[in-house]
Amino acid sequence: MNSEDLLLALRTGVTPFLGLPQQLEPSAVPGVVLGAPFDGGVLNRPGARLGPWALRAATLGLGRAAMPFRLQGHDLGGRTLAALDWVDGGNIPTRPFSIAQALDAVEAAVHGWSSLGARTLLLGGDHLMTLGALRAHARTRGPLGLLHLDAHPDAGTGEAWGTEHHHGTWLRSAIQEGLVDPRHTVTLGVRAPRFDSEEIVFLLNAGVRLWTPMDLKDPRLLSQLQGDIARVGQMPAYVSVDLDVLDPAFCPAVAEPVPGGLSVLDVFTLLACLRNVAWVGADIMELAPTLPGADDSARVAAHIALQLLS
Ligand SMILES: [Mn+2]
Repeated sequence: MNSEDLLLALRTGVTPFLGLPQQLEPSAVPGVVLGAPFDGGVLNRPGARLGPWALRAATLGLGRAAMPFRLQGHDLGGRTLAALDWVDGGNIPTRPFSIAQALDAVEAAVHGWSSLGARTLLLGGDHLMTLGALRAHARTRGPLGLLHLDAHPDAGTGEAWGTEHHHGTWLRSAIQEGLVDPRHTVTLGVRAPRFDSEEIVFLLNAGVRLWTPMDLKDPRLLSQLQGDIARVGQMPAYVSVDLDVLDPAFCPAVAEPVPGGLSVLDVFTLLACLRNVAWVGADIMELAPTLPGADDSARVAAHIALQLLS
C-alpha cells in the first residue's frame, strides 16, 4: 500500500488487501489474493469465515516494502516491494452450509487464476479450504511440495464426527489424492495433544518431515531443517500457514490455540528460508476475528502475509 492507496481506502471505506487493485475476473496477472470466507469445518470455536475482512483491514496503512531482515552488513535493500502487480480478486463465494460446495468453489476460483499462470494467496477461512486450493494447483502443476506451519498435524479422519472432511483432515486428503508429494512436505510447529498417535504415524510413514517447536529450537538440527525446507522448493511449492502455529500470546484469535508455540519472529525466520522459492500458492488460515484478541491477531497475520510476499 502506498500513501495514495491509503487515502483512497480512507475515503471509500473499502480496504483491498495491501491496497491492491480489485479485479474479480481471472486474468494472467502475476498473482492474486483471494478470500475464502468459510468455517463450516471448524470443530471448536467458529469465526474464521470473517477472517478475510479482518485480514484485509489489518493491511490498511501497511507499507509494501518490508524492512530488510538484517541491516548490519546483510541484506541491504535487497527486498522487493510485496505483491507488485498483484490484484485483490475479492472473496470466493463459498456457501456457508456445505463443505463440498465450499471446497468446489475454492478449487474453481483458484484454478481460474492459477491456470492463467497467477500465483495465489488465500485468506482463510478455516484450514480445510487449503484442500480446494491444493486441488486447483495440482491440476495444472502435478504434485506439489508443501511447507505447512501448524500446531496440529491436520491428518485426521472425520470418522468420529460422521464427516469426510473438517479443518483437521486436509493434509491426509492431500496426500491420499496425490496433490502433494509427502517426501517434499514439511510440517513445522506441531505440538497439540492428540487422542492417539495415528495421525503422526500416518504422516511419518508417508515420508512427511515433522518438527515440533522444541525441535526447531535445537541448533544441532539447523542444517537438517534447512535441508527439509529446501526439498519443498524442489517441486512447485505451496506454503500453508495455520495461524495457530503461533503461540496464543501472539495470535489468540484462532479456533484452537495451543500454548507453547512459535513467536512471530520464529515464523519470519522460517519463511525467510523460502525467499528464493517461487511458490505457486500460499495461504494464511484460521483467523477468527469474532474471538478475543482479534485486532492483534489480524495484525500478526497481515505482517506474515507481507513477509510471504516480499
Ligand atoms: Mn491447521
